[in-house]
Amino acid sequence: MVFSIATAFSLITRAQDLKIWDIRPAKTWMTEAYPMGNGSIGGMVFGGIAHEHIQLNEISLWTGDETNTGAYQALGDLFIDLSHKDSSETYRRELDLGSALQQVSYTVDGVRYKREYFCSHPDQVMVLRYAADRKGAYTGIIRLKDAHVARTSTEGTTLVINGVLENGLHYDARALVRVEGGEIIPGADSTVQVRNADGFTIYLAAGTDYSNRRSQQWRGQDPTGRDRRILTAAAFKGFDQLKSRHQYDYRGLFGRVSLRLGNTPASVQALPTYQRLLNYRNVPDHGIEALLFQYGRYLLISSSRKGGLPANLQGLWNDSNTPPWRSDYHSNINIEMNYWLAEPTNLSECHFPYLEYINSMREVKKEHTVKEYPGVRGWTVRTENNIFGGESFLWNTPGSAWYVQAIWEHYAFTRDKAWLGGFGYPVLKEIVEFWDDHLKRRPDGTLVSPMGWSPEHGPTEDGVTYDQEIVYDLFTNYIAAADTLHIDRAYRDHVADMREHLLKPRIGQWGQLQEWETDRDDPKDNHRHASHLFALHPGKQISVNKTPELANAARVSLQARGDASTGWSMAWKMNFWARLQDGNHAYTILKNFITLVGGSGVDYNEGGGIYSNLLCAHPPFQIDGNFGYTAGIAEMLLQSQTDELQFLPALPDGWADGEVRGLKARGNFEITDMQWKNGHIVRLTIRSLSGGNCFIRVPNALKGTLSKVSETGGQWRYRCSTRAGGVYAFTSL
Ligand code: FUC
Repeated sequence: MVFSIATAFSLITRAQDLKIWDIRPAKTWMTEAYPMGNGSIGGMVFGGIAHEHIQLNEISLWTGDETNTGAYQALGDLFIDLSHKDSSETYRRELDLGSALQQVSYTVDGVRYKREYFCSHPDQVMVLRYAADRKGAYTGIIRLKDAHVARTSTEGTTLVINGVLENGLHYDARALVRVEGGEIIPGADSTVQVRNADGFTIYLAAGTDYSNRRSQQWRGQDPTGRDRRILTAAAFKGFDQLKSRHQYDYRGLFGRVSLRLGNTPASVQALPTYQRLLNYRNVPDHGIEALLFQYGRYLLISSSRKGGLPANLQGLWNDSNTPPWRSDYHSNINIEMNYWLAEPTNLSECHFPYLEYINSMREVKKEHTVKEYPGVRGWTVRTENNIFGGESFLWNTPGSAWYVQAIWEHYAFTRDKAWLGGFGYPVLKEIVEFWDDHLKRRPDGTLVSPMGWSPEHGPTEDGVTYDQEIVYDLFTNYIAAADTLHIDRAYRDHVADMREHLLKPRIGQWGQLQEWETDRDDPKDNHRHASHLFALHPGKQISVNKTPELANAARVSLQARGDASTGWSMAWKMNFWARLQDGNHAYTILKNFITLVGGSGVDYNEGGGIYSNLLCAHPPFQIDGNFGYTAGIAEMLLQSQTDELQFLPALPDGWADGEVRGLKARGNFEITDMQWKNGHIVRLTIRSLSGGNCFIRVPNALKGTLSKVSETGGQWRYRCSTRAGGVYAFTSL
């Protein structure tokens, strides 16, 4: 392989700049500890020198049932108390996003200590390895503490917690300790003691008897046997093998996308992450912008893996049994935002927990829905949702229609027709049927959603824009799905007719996009939800290229809403401005997002941002903002919602040069490489995974095997006919 010096340099910068690190242990869970997870078990690592603390979670540990929302629970804590001093001059803890590995290293009394932590998906185990450069350096006590009332016990050198929640859900967590050299003995009060060991390894497994099948009353396999088997297999494989299997698995997902936005000077990279955040206002640091983009991908891979539950309001990291908003699945923006990045940033596999969750809710939600809306087919949801179909707060009538947008998007990005036909289409259709029965027909034929509420303000009334736009999107996706599968022709035409008659978005007296049918929008309203702009993003009914007047009205509304807001609201605004093709405005919001929010404040009127561990501050911590930020950057670089691939649709002046690899576009196209200089694309390589015509819109002329369709307003449009598996490379003309 021949490497140019420039390529080698950029690979090195990329690897360096994928680390979040600090020179002090974490004091505060929410703002400083670093997360790790494998989609089912998770840990927040404090990295204490003599007193390590890893707070633990298991994603299905929920109270509540079908009629009571309950809350997502904390699992417990693992403490490792070492006998050496609690201070060091050389301390460093880091989270490497490139390999999903955390390290803590320090020197005490001339001994160099090093810990390595990860959470393996293939082996379903958390692994913590303690090494030192002097034999016999480790003496300490290891404890496991339950977050509920269960007592810890020991089975040999395994620490065990085993309990039952008030709803009858069984859970089990166990940590097996293995030493090298020295000795290991059971300690007092159900602890394990390590004496004069050269090093030791902790293998931790955890699970519940939750099943996502309602037909089994939401209960499945007993977790104890499963955890025992996991630990036996893990200890047999040992640290090195587990680590390489973990990295192979993780890199297979994470490594698909790389992003470089300009060059970050080595002097900036040499600073601890919180310092870079503090400097960010004054020192340009595109490296941290890209790091935060990749962090969203890390967090999704760590909290949402096939076979598991979707990422909740906090992903899977939660240290409380009464967390904010129950750490639940909120249907009026939050869970949807969690998955905006999945397809565009090439993590389609991580989308499945959400898609499967939607499927698992169908039967129970039908029962709830028909009580509220007698006589309807299909189903919808309230705003707050748990993992057993239980729900609370107000009805969010278009909630299920927004859910199933994900089904269409998964198909649009992957072109997996068998999946669409077998899994996706029946769900899409039953939600369409709900609206077929629920919509109200006015004497003039107009269809309106009755008594809706624009989240989370204003009156409850007919024809709220949020409802109308989501139903429009649902019908559009349904029609496309029926066309793709060549089925249900007559019903498809009926849906097309309903779509025709839906009350459409309107432009109001101050040029704004109306949030309600009555032109009552207040230009001073700066509410965090901008739900009436759904049609701009994540919908596609409004776009700069196809409906410029409506896009302009959306711009007027968005300007009035203002830039400052809560974490997820800023992330949504990045996406809106990207769709409005205003890269500089998207970038202004992006920079506001990178505001270091201190303390453990929970008052969101004080504005959102991020903490020093880069988790998003609603405040408090809420992960949707992290995911929405990543999706926002993807939207700034590539859009494909209007049947063409538009490259650099919203490039800010500050990102004149850069390179991205691995983004995906609808139509199952993978952008294996795009490099730009001075805002112009110099190299573009597209892999067509399903074949077909690829329409391309770019800010400068390209050469390669493509034919020009048009050239207007500084945008070039091309058509490239592709075959499945083909790779198409273009350069600037
Ligand atoms: C919605 C938002 C809040 C918060 C909550 C979890 O209700 O309005 O800001 O994000 O979800």
